[in-house]
Amino acid sequence: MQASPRQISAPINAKGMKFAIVVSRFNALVTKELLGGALDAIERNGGSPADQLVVWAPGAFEIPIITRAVLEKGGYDAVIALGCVMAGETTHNDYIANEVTKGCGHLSLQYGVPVSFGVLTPNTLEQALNRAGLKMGNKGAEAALAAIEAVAAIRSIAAL
Ligand code: INI
Repeated sequence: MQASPRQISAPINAKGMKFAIVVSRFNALVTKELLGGALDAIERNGGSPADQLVVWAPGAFEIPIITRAVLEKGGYDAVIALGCVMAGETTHNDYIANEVTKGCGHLSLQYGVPVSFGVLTPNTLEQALNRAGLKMGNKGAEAALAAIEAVAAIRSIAAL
């Protein structure tokens, strides 16, 4: 008989986990909803609000440098990056979206800490709101769930 593979499929349980949520103030109408979704997801999965840190960034472009400061300080199991880079009349938004994506990815690998990515890049306000709790779920909550699972998976691997 063939042996079945060993699998790690970490449960979503945020009990005792500490997250830093870095959220941009730009497009706050949307990002406040992403933040609410992330906090709600953490609490509904056993995390304590008292263990979480929320850091406001002026815009999505500043999310990586603030995330870096959090990672440098230490003490958090993961960072959850939340923002909304809205398409405009020029390609300005593309430059910002590229920088925040690249920056968060690099920092996560550099520090060995999950940086969950909940930065929307919608073409319209309607698309943004639909992804911030209206018709298409809440990307802030999704980013929080991904952070919880990533932390649990990393802990399970460490315990092998
Ligand atoms: N910041 C955002 O978070 N979303 C945007 O849509 C946006 N646009 O389109 O301009 C934006 N700009 C500000 C940027 O993130 C920086 O804060 C600013 O350039 C100063 O560095």
